[in-house]
Amino acid sequence: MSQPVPSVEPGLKNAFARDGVVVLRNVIDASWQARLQAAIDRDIADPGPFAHGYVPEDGSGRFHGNLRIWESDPDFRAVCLDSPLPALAAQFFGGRKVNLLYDQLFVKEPGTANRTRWHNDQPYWAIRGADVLTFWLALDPVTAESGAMEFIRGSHNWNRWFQPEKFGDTNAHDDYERNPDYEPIPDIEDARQDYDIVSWDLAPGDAYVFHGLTVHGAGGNLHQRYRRRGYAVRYTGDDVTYDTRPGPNEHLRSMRLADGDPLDGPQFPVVWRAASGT
Ligand SMILES: O=C(O)CCC(=O)C(=O)O
Repeated sequence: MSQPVPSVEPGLKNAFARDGVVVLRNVIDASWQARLQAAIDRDIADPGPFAHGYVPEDGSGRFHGNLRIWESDPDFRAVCLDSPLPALAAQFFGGRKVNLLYDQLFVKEPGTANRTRWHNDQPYWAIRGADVLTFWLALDPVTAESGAMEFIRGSHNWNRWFQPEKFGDTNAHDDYERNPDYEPIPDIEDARQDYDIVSWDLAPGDAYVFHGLTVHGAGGNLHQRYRRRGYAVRYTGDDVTYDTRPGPNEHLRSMRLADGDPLDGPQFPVVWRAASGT
């Protein structure tokens, strides 16, 4: 049975517009969670071509990442296309259509010290436009100890594009191409008191919802029992088009779109449309 789509209260939409991040509770029910948990273990056992592992910083634990996994796994695909997420994204955007940008997995096993470095996402992506958001779904209890995400409130409105960097020693890819219009990210971790940093604990099924330009990072998973399985699904709205500027992740580029094209197509499918006449 499909889960009904909750309606996003105006206050929450305003908070998203103002802060660039909000939390939604119980976004996916127990049945979606179980499907995702099984799919995550399948992915770790048999990852596809875009998997990226990070070398554990203190020699213990494991940080597994992967992206574009909806393209090869029916359960990830169902979450991206058929769960409440597309219609929820539509409520935040308030437009005529929603495209799936891609999905990404971030699994920190118990005792993994690796932080996720501070960054904002849109410089990694070959798109331009303002209607861009991520649902980061928790599949475990997420706390400061187990690697909760942290966000700089309002940073999506800075309009600052930070040069992409690798998250750590990884098997996955070479350094990112430099873009002269991007700036180096400041050392936020060393000057935390200078920033308005917010974070929330999550229960399984809850989600952080954040804008593509919101600066964020995450702690390591220092919990000795809880895994920290985060599944991020990224969507775009009406004003987003393809962008061929240098800098983005090569695996997130399109082989067929030209600069300025709408995303619509097999790699970035339309997953929600407004009913005609509305
Ligand atoms: O889960 C994490 O550690 C980082 C997630 C993240 O950076 C993202 O979803 O953009």
